[in-house]
Amino acid sequence: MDVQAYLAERARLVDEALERVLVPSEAVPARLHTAMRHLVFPGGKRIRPAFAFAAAEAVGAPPERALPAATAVELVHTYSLIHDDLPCMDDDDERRGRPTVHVAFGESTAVLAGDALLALAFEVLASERREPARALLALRALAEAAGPRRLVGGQLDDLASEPERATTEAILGVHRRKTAALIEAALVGGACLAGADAGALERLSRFGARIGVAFQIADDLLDGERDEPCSLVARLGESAARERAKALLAEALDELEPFGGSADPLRELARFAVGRDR
Ligand code: GRG
Repeated sequence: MDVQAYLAERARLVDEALERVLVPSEAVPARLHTAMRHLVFPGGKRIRPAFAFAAAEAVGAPPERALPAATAVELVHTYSLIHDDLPCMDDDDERRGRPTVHVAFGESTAVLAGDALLALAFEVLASERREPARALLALRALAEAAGPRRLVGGQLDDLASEPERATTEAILGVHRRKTAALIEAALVGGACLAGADAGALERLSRFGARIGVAFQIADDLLDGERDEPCSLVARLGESAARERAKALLAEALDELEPFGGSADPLRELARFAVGRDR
């Protein structure tokens, strides 16, 4: 399987959906809608949506069934990037090769654009009419992932961490919440909308937890920053961090055993997530 072609094809699907759910830039207040679109398009790798689609395929459904989950997770991811870049957090000027939203539109607009993307994500899932009970489960999984126990709590602990105090366990705890949570929500949400049973959802959740942490290690290896307090690369060194990511990939792939060949796209995405160069 050509993973780049798979990512491009699935990105097209989610991009079309994002275009449909986002309000046109010209609508009032144009500044808000333009700021919301600024980071959504042209977007990044769209790997979370790809995981959602591949999870639907793993449980034998067409990828389109996962579309609301894929769209909603990408909206939450984009909100989190906008807020993470703010002066009161990481204070970054550039994201995806473009000025960050607060640099382009001002800080208050960036906060509001992030807030609006987060709310829109839940509107998308709540509007899924095919099987409302399943949509509710996917919505709950995403709310949990985005909330105080996962993304927000992980972000707070990340901001507060100090290099000399950050133990391996503490770093892993931040990675699980800040990075793995949304990947898990994509997988569980996508599979849930596709009709997965409880056993399959549990396996996909365990797969996502491992791949999410390995994805973050890959990110830190790509970053090459040694002074990040919350980085396994800084804590353990490059080769031990690489070994840890490889071990997590192997554990994650074990979880996919019962799915057989239908999980091949998930396997390829997992290998890409850990071995990527962007
Ligand atoms: C503000 C609540 C709140 C959370 C922010 C997303 C985040 C948490 C921080 C951004 C910085 C960071 C390194 C997060 C870890 C997750 C991660 C590796 C994000 C980048 O994801 P990619 O590589 O980005 O999928 P693209 O641009 O391809 O979508």
